[in-house]
Amino acid sequence: MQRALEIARKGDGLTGNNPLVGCVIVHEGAIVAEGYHHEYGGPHAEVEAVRRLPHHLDARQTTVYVTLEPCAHFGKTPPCAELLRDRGFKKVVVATLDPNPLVAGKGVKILQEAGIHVEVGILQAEAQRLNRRFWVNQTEKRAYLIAKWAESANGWMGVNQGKSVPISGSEAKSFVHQLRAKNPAIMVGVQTWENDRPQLNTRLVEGPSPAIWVIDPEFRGHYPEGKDLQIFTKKSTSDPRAIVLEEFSPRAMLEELWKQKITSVLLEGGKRTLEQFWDAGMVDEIAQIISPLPLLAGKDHVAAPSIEFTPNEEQRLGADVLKCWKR
Ligand code: AOF
Ligand code: ZN
Repeated sequence: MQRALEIARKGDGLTGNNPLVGCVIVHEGAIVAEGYHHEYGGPHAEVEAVRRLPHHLDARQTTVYVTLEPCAHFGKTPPCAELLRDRGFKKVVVATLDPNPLVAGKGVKILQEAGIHVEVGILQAEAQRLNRRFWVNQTEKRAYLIAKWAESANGWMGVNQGKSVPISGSEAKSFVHQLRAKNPAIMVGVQTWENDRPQLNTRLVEGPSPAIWVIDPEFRGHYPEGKDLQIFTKKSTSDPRAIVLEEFSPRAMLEELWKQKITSVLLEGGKRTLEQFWDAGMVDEIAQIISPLPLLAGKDHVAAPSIEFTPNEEQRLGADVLKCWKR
């Protein structure tokens, strides 16, 4: 199963809103075939592995290890559970059930009803962690949220009025642009939108720029005509880019994004907005960039969000330090 998890990771960044899945087939203690889900819309891991099973081997003499319950539905491909059943595998070991309601236990049932010995739960935590986004999407029906901010050595995030102040260096900026390219949407509060006029694009790296969402309960921001963005608000307005939410909460916003098929969103400030999402328990991941330089404190300066977390990963980005946390 360890090997199946390892090869599953090869699909990282390519499977869209589908999970990363790996599959290994074992005969007399040796791996005889393996496969993984390469890309969104492509064959599932089991199909890839079964295709590679040497012809002289009898499937009935082998065991299949797969990091996610074989699917039971006709999606872009026929059900993997039926493929494994029809090929007559003797035993199937599954790391975790699939939280997708189209599958959720139905795959295992198809196998068991055919008399195949099924074992579930081997390296389950690792398999679920591998697909955090997919898990949040499927179990909570909301977009996965990554909170990102940069702060100076003395804990300032920027100024309240006027132009944004640069805090991090060029390596950190490229990192942020990569993060943007990996997420289909980016969200900021109206204050940040008005103060910084952020471009929120990926101009420093290759890759698509995320869709922009502004959180503006009272609809007081200025949104140039023709600018491609969306606004979460409480006020009814004639602007077709506005989404009026009856319940104006972090969870409601993430649920709305998910309804619009947005699987993950990068929240880039400001301080209050970041804190609101944190307090609501809606932050799944943090990327905090700390610069080695202090900012001179002025009366307009904004402190970094007061969010207490213990990073699970730290790395240098030029002169800056990146601290990451994952739930
Ligand atoms: C598997 N093996 O390798 C993957 C599975 O649209 P489709 O047909 O690609 O189906 C996507 C759903 O299938 C996805 O939401 C998840 O529940 C499951 N993914 N299942 O047996 C795989 N990638
Ligand atoms: Zn499948």
